[in-house]
Amino acid sequence: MRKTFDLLFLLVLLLPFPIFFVHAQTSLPTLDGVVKKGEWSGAYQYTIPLTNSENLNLSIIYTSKWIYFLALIPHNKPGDVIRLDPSGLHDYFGIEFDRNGDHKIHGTKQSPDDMVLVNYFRTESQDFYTHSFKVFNDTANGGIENTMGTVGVLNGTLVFEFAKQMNSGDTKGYDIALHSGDSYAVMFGFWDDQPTHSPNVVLNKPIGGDYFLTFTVGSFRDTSSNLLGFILSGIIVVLTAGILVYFKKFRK
Ligand SMILES: [Ca+2]
Ligand SMILES: [Ca+2]
Ligand SMILES: [Ca+2]
Repeated sequence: MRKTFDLLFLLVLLLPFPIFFVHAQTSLPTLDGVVKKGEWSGAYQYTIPLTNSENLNLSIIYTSKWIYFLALIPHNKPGDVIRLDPSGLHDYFGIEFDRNGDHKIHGTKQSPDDMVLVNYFRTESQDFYTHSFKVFNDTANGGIENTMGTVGVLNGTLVFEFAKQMNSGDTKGYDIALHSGDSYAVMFGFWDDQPTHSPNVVLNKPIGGDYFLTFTVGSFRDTSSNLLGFILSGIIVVLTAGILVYFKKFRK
């Protein structure tokens, strides 16, 4: 009987390690343009055919405050520029959010669409809005920057890691407001050595003539609740260990 208690005691003491491992698995990605092992595990994953016959591999993680995106795009053909290019012709990756719900490319002046662009030159994500086939930077137009992230390169694949606030409240930047369970329509665009207003843009393939793909806000992965779970697990471990010690002494 005593041996059983000793074994149980040891098991309880070792409990924090698997709990810590699970906690590490559910932490949020570091938006540095480098995909580390397991960093995006458990994300919602999509393979999205592009108009240039390549696939965009997309991963999405939701928290109550932010949506995290990982977009992987093959970019290793002759003529591709996969380096910082200060010449003025940059490579951009962009997501347009159909903020006005019309499923049309670019919004109208009265009701623009929301957009996130990541370009090589700045190597950071930027909050935009779009109408009349032009893009407008939120911060240059009285709005707020509500994105974070960057781009990296791995063996000819472009790695875009960025996040956008779920509901920034930025009306001047025309940010889409997303909540738990909402559906939202997005379009993916990629400009290769072209300015952002260039018509020669690679897009996701349209489905039934509609360039916008519809996603639904999935379950939240919040670090605060993970941390709370971690602390609660720790308390349970300490309490269980205490009970076992008590019984072990009681048995003597
Ligand atoms: Ca990363
Ligand atoms: Ca904004
Ligand atoms: Ca915006």
